[in-house]
Parts: sequence; C-alpha cells; structure tokens
Amino acid sequence: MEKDMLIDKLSKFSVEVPSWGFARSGTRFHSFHIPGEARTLNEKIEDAGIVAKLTGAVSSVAIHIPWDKSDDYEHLKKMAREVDLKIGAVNPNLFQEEEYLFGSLSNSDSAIRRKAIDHCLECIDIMKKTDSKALSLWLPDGSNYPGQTNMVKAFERLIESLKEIYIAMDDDMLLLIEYKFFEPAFYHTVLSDWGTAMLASNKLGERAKILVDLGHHPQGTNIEYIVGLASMEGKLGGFHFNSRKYADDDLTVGSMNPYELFLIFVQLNEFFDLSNNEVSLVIDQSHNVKSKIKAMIQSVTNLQKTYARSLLVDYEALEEARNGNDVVSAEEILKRAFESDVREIMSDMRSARSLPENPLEEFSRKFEGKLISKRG
Ligand SMILES: [Mn+2]
Repeated sequence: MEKDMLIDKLSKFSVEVPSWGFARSGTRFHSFHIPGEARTLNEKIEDAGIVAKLTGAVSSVAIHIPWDKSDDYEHLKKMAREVDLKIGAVNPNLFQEEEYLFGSLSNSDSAIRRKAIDHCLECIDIMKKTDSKALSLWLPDGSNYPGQTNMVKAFERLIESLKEIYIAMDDDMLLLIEYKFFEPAFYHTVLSDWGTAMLASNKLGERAKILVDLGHHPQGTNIEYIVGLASMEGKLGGFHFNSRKYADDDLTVGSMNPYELFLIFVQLNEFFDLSNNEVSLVIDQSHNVKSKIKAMIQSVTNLQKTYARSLLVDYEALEEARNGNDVVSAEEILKRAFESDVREIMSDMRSARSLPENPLEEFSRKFEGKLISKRG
C-alpha cells in the first residue's frame, strides 16, 4: 500500500473506549485506588476525551447501566460532544443484583426474567436518548454443578427473553451478543462460545450479531478463524479488545499476544475497511496497577500500530502463495508486515494532524499532575 493511502487509512481509524476503564475496578480480591482515576460519570467522559485528544483515534465511549445511569442524558450527550465523542454501546448489567443468583434472562423464575428484560428495555430507552446504536449484552447466566440446570431449557428461556428485547430495538440498532466460556459460572455457561452466540443471533435476526472478547476463549483458541467465519456470515458485530495470559485478565491490548492481535486484524482486513468504522471496535479492559488513562492510551496506540502493520500485508501475494501451497512464503508475507517498524508512519500521521508525537509523554506533562491533585 502507498504511504499516503496508509496514512489516510490510519488517520480515519478509530475505536471506542469503555467508561468503566477509567474508574476504580479490580479483581474479586480487592479494588485498589489508582491516583487520578475518575470518580464520576463526568470524569469518565473527561478522561475518554483526553485519550481521544492525545491519540486522535477514539470516536465514542461505551457506557454501563446502572454504573453510568444519569437523570439527564441530554447533558451526558453534550458532555461527550464537547470532547468530540459520541455515546457508543450501552451495556446492560445483569450480574450485580441479588435476584440474579440463578441467572437473569434465562432464569427459571419468570418474575426474575421480567426484571432482567425490563432492565434491557430501559437500556434501549437510554440508547434512544443518547443516540447510541448498539446494545452490547454479556450474560453471566450458567450453572456451577452438573444437574443444577436444564441447560437446553435455559437457552430456550434466554431466546424468549432476547426476542422481546430485539423487537423493542429500532431498525438502525444492533444487538451485540457477547460470549464467554466460563466465569462466573464454572460448570456451564448459557452463552459459552461463538456457536451459542451465533445460534442465538440467528434465531433473532439480522440486527443481532456476535461480539468477540479476546479474553473469553479457552487457551489456544484460534480467534482469527472465528472472526473470519462470523464475518463471512455477516454476523460479526464487534470486539472487546484486551489481552490476557491466563483467563479473562482484561490487560492492556497487545501486551501479551501482539501476533495474535495482528492476525485478527489481517483477517478483518479481508472483509472490512476498518478505516470506515464498519465493525464496532471497543476496548474492554480494567487495570489494577496502571494509571487508567495511560493504560488506555497504550491500548489505543497498540491498536493503531497493529492496524498499520496489518495494512502492510501484501494480500495479493498472500493469496497467491496460499493457492500455490507455498507455506513458507505465505508465512513470511505475514511476518514481514508484522515485523515492520511503523514508528515513522505513526509519526507522520500524528504530525499531519497536529497530534502530539508521544501521547503518553504529553499526558504525563500536561494532564496527569492536575488530575491527581484534583481527584486524589
Ligand atoms: Mn467484554
């Protein structure tokens, strides 16, 4: 690809950041205070705005209800607009109420299913008020012991619940169905893998698609293959980008497995123009030990660099090598792009757009001290 075109595509590339990535969060053990972290919804939007301003590659911020519930969504939209952001996906929270001990949308108790459905309907109402176009659903439902739940009936109850939610959505809204193979349930999870998520989305309709979270698969899963097949079916709705070594670690994007991330981008480029926002690319991470904003800047810039490297792949030559069963050439074509130094391209893209040369340093210099002294 010509350098000008590469810079143009990289300039248009943007991702969505999660409001929850800026606030206190942690593991099941303890949530530690990180100096300068956001305490309110306003501060989360402010922080997303800082990452957007420094990287030039954030278009929207995802919210979680009820964590980000507001009594004035016009004000929320306005706050986002002031930092050049839109409200992205609305995420219902179906895992923090006492009643959900034995599940939410798939619970055998119809009154509890009703409560969970109503919560999702409330989220759709918030989407209408904030111009959000995606309801991003992750379901904790499952069981811990064999025999505890009739697994097939639980899936059927989930579909019945989802149908009511799907019908309530506008024609230009998407339902993104996330899956995860275990946790919080340890024996079975209702939406455990891309097969169950795809089955659910097929039963609902075209506006229901699957969402791939990089931390939600068993070790060794070939995620890029899932991405390819879901794309082929027109069912790839979006991503939750993060990184992991063991399970759902929610680490900074690209920190553990940069080659896997690159291969996912290569697969995406074969179906989409990512500079055109054709797929919802959302970061989903939470940090115990890093500055929240710095971690987010790292993730955004790692995604930009990975995207740049993936554009350097010679896709025609790759296809030719594949067709000729030239295994070594095919692999070398990928490796050559992956090992490319994209610092100069990044630097040219930033200077063309008057962005800081080093977003992390700029944050330390201009923002970090002020935020810590204001927020503690
Ligand atoms: Mn996720």
